[in-house]
Amino acid sequence: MPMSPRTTVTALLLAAAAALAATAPAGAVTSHGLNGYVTDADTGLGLNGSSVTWNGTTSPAPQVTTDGTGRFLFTGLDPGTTGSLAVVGPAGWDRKSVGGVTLPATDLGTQNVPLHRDWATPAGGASASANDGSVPGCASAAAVDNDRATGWSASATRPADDPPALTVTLPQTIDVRQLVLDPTSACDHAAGAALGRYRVQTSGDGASWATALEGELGADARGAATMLSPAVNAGGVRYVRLQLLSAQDPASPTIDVRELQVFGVGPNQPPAGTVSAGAERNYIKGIVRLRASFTDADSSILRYLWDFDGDGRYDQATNGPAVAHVWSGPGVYHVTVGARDFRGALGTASLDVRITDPSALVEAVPQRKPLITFDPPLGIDLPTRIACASKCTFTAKMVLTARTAKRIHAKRRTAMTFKRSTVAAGLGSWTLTLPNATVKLLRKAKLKTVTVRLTASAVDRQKRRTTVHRWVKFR
Ligand SMILES: [Ca+2]
Ligand SMILES: [Ca+2]
Ligand SMILES: [Ca+2]
Repeated sequence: MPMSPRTTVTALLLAAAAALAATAPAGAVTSHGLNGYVTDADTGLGLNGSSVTWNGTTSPAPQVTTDGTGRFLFTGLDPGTTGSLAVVGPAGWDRKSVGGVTLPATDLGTQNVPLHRDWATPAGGASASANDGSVPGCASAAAVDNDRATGWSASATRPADDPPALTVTLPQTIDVRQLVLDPTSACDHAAGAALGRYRVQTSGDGASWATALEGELGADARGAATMLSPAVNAGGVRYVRLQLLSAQDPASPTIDVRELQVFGVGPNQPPAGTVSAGAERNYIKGIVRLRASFTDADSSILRYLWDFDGDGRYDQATNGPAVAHVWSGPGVYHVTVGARDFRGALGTASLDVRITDPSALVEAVPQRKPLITFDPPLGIDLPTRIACASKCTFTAKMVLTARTAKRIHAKRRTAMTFKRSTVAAGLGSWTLTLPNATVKLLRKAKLKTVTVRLTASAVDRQKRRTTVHRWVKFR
């Protein structure tokens, strides 16, 4: 398969073709022949209605037309022979010949052909007009007809400040990447009528113009296309003007040019879409199928990137929009899929996927408030227990009534405070005791019983709090 290994575009096309191949008719691969995709070199989109001719051993040369995906297919070609493909894109696209294509001895050969859109040709929606040239068959339209056999012949005797000029209104605003000039003489004129000095001006609005290119072509440029890449004034271009400043032979009465082509790219929007999981419930160590659904109106989508753990880094790339993943631990995972288009733009969509462990207890830890229980007082002791769903802090306070405090001459009504923590979830068990100091005061006042106000509170890690108030009588 003679494909140029030099550019990433080739690799990208291969990836796109591989993705598309999955949708090719199953029966098509059984016969000998050649297939491939004719695509837009700048957007990656398939070019429907491209004419493809195989110039090989078969006579007459077979010709086919690409389908809606840009795919073409020749069957019944001689296996192992070598030939060339002549591809003419749909109206507005360039044409290209690919030589040295050798058919495999068995199976179907593949040759993809990317074509650039020629924004200057009226067949693709441009309009063109010139200030010079009325020779039948040699008018300015012949310079933008995407046909290198025809050309525009303009007068070489115009004033220097008003040279022959061809103004092209492009069908939309683009960033110009390349201009092609074929300066070859036309209309049976001498070879020296070929375009020599030229100037290319660009404009975004048709009113203000700036020079994007200026130069001179020599005899070596005749009979061929010269590719020129403007370094300035190439962005946001809607109008292109070619000025013919001289013929290569100063004595030539005409200045001829066969073709002006304008290549470039329009605006690009990133792919937009969604991602979904194949099942409602998903479990650890089970296959979870995810599917992205993206559209992109202005370019093809080349690959999908997947972030399974929400860390912002993509963990896997796929050519197609589906992937299968296995999570080993339970949790809610923030999944993001990125769709990368032919021009490099990235669109994303996200989904939270809940992964559960089917063998885990439904409620490993009781999700409830702390419990506080008391046994009956035993003398001056009050046995106390708490139960908590997580590590818990327990506080308690005994307060004398104002009347008792006065009677026993207590300095303050609070007789006791208490604070403890459990080490983990579970039970805590302590004894709350009436302090000795209070017991002495009671004896001194000859009191055998006392009733105190007890406030006890337990709060766990989740800030769930239980508080109880009660009167406790000690004897
Ligand atoms: Ca032409
Ligand atoms: Ca796009
Ligand atoms: Ca990741």
